[in-house]
Amino acid sequence: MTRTSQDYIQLEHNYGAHNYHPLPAVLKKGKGVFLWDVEGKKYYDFLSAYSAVNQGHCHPKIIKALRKQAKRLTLTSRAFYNDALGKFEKYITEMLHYDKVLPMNTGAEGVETALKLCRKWAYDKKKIPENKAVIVVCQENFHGRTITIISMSTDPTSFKGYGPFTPGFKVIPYSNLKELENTLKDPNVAGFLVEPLQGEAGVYVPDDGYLKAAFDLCKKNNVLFIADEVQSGLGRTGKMLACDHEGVRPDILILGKALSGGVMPVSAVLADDDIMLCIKPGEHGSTFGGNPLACKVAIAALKVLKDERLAENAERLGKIFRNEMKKLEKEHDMVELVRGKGLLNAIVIKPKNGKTAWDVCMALKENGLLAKPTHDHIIRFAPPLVISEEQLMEAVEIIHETLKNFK
Ligand code: IF1
Repeated sequence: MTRTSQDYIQLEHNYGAHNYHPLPAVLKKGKGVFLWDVEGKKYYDFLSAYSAVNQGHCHPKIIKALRKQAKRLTLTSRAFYNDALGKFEKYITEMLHYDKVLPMNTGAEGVETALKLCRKWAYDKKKIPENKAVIVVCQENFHGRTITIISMSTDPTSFKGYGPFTPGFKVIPYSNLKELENTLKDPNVAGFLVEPLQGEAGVYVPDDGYLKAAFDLCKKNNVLFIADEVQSGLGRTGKMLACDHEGVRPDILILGKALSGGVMPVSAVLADDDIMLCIKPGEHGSTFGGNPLACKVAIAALKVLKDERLAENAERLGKIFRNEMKKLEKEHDMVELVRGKGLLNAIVIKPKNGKTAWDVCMALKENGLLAKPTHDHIIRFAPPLVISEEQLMEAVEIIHETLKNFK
């Protein structure tokens, strides 16, 4: 029986939780920058699974590492050692210049790990009174979906109806140094958790110099600078880490998504010994954290980023993309604004005749390009970093034609 897209949509509706409202594209195959749906229609992927497939769908070198390890050993738990974890830990800490790494699975687990590390350091090293540690976060942050993480959120869609919330967070405006400086006067502040670019909020790029100045304020006040690079990291913004644009070395670095090239959940938290060793044996972990399969996949995924110079590609093509989008801004009254860094970009759509960003994405889908609106009026464009200039220009043409013919 050949199921149609509608059949698959119906299956998910009947048997799956309704915790998403996906665009009606039912995908069955991915390769590089392309996806194919169950009817065989081909698309440019301009979401990259929210920046998890920076290396492109099913990258052969990552799949090869997956297959090789999957036949040998997938999971030991951390009750024992294994012959893959140490190699991964050495590889990633030498690549990103940190003393140690704590491996987890999802980005949210990485963020939760960073929060625990920060609090433990606060009590053990900064000597903040027990249970008094405060972690500063930014308005419109997105760090995941757990109860503690939504306790920091300013988006009612994320937190409404899920209380009571975890205490110990102070919310300040993004890209506002005055507010940060005032807030850091509180001696109980242990850390500042920030996305170097706010992806979900709509690809907000902070003012030039914000990250460096924020880092310096944290150092001055003995506060840990914690960078959530789950989405902005691993080449996405045109540097290996978005913090690299300003020469900032976070005290705690959180990675996820493309750390596995989109093959399986792999996240990691990196820090130096004076912070990382505050967590003692038995105090933190997870069943799958640091499993041999994830370790081999992650080494392959990191190698692809480096060997194929994907950050450099993102830097170069991102500039071209934003220039092309700025031309669209002049030609189409629906395009209000273009912003981004590297290949993490967004256009702000001005509704026209009641049509919103969702309608534009539906039209883009018909024309062979998949993107998803964030909030009501922003379309994020984030293709895999392996995209060529020729493919990028073809995608730009699709966006241009779609907007030109948009009714
Ligand atoms: C969804 C958003 C993006 C993240 C940052 C931590 C996490 C994420 C900066 C948690 C995850 C995902 C979650 C996914 C959609 C997507 C998303 F729209 F939700 F906000 F990318 F912008 N830090 N982002 O972006 O990582 O636990 O998901 O592995 O929840 O719908 P995770």
